[in-house]
Amino acid sequence: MALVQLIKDIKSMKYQGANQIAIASLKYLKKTKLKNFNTVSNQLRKARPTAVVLHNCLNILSKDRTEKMIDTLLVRLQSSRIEIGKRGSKLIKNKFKIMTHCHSGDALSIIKEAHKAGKRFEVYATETEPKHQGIITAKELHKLGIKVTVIEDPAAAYFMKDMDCVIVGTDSFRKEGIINKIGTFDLAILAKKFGKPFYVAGNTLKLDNRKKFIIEERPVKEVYAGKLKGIKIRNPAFDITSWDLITRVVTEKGIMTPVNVKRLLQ
Ligand code: RUB
Repeated sequence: MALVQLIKDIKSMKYQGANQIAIASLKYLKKTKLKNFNTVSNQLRKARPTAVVLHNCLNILSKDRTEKMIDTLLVRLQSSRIEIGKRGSKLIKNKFKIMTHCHSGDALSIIKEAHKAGKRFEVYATETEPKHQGIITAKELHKLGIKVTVIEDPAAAYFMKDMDCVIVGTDSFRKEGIINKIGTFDLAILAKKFGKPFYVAGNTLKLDNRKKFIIEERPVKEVYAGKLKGIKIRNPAFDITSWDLITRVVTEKGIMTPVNVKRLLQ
């Protein structure tokens, strides 16, 4: 695959979710034997700038430009996901109702592992406007025999009182909070209002110490494809959920409090 195609596929969300974007990029770098590493990594960094895992992988590779390091990173991403699933599944009890948002491999790893362990529960997946990644989540869980209901994003407040917890993924852990799909912050506020635990799943390659970060703004036609003369449309892809709204963070190294994670960021 050519680099232009990979970047097109990342931007169009053929590869979506922070880890998938990093994995697709690492596989490309391996296939091309890290040729033109600096130019390629500059372009990859810009494709979807918010998620930090790819940036962290590229930083590691810039100090050790080997295929062996690519393999190490790929294994780390894969084994972290398994570990997050195992650790996080303990948070899920029989008969739970769990709300999730968007499509996060790490969050789904927890849900899938709990199902594999024989627990029976229900998942409420927000549709996730405007790109409907919640439908990918719903289909993936349904295929495994997990009971799943899709709801419109604005229906989250209506259903929150019936939930036992919320589980979401993350694009990055920052000192300000976690950055994840737009609408995550809303769910966290709702969870707080109704006294429900709000769990975030993500590996430690998502620790984000970048001074500046960019919240990606996507094409406005994703929000409204018609013509609105003189009216501005905005389409931010992510928001920041402050630490005070987060109950626990599930990483491959353990289930942590927000204070623990903030310590890792120093
Ligand atoms: C995906 C999203 C996911 C995180 C974590 O947004 O916000 O929750 O990236 O995913 P988008 P993962 O669809 O815009 O990429 O756990 O798979 O890394």
